[in-house]
Amino acid sequence: MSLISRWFLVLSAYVWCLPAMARSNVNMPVGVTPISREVHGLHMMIFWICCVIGALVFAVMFYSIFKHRKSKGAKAADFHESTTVEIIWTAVPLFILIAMAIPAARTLIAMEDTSDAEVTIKVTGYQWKWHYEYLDSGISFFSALDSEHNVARQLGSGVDVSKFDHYLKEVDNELVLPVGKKVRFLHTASDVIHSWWVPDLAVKKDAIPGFINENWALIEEPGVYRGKCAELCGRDHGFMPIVVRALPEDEYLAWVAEQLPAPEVVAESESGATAAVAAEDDADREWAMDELMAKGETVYDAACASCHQAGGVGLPGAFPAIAGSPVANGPVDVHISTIYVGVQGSAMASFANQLSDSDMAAVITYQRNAFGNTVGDLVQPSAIKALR
Ligand code: HEC
Ligand SMILES: [Cu+2]
Repeated sequence: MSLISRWFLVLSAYVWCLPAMARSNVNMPVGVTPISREVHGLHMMIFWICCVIGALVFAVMFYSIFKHRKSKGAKAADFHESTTVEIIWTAVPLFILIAMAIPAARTLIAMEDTSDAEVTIKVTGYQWKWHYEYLDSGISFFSALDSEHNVARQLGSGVDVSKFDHYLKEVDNELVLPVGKKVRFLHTASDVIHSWWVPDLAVKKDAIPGFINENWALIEEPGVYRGKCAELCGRDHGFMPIVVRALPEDEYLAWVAEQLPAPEVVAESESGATAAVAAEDDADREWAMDELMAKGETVYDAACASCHQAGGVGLPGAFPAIAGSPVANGPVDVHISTIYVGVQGSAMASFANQLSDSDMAAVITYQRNAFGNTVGDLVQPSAIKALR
């Protein structure tokens, strides 16, 4: 075999592999919903149409430049207003556009059709976490960047990324969804505009305060699908990932049942895990200092550390330190209202609807007695309950 034909073989094998490489590395994902497959199909169809147009236009151009070059004595034609040419170059693109618009419009209409959904999830964007509410079953929770990742990313360039499987793409509470059911999403936000984006579900929708946007997905394969906020929503915009875990229906129903406290067990309130959970959240009893401190640390890491940083050191110019803070070391009612009401016109939002009575009492107590603060007092959950 000659050298040239060998090279030709290598080159053609390489070209042959290109589409497959493109698909796995840089192309948009095919995804796991009927809509995501349609969107991918449209994307590829339009991609190939563009390739053909590009090839044709450049072929004609290079041919003309070469064939009618000056050294061959070519003379430019001198004509104006050729009706035939004008009709052709108007009609041909028009037909191409129509040919692309018809299937694209069909998919767009299908995307908007949220009727007959079997599960409805309200998704609310916060700086910088998501809140999920299962409107059918009443389950609701926040989903924020996993706290280990959150601590790691605050090390800046000192972080060892290799020990994380999905660095900055892991959350504390995953959004669990059933496979094979039409799931409707209602998107909104509580502070600034966010955007809920999960490429494998072909769902990307702006979450705008005061508005509800709709979208839907029918997931066909169980699995874990990751996404993120796709709207520049402030300083930590890059740190509000999304993790969707799609489960077969029976496992999904088991998960739902697990989330909901069984009513008869709560009523017994003698022993058992559920009773313990109820006691843990009880705002009416007296809480001990160490209980509040332990719970407060968990709440702080999950809800406050993204801004006030691990160790309460704050971020100069953006978020005040809690260590030595005049509020955390000052009168307790000011401290409470800072968290309960928030600070108007700042990133310090009201946590009244985000934290339970015991969460809020615990985190306030924790801030007053951690990070070198030694106020020594504590806030009972009943004091927060009284504000509501
Ligand atoms: C989105 C970022 C953000 C989050 C999350 C956040 N804070 Fe703040 N916090 C701020 C900002 C900004 C201020 C400064 C407000 C001002 O005075 O302008 C502040 C101020 C405070 C202060 C007053 C500090 C001082 O000395 O002025 C306290 C106390 C506080 N936050 C507690 C909390 C607690 C408790 C949580 C978690 C439940 C929390 N914050 C979560 C941004 C945040
Ligand atoms: Cu966002």
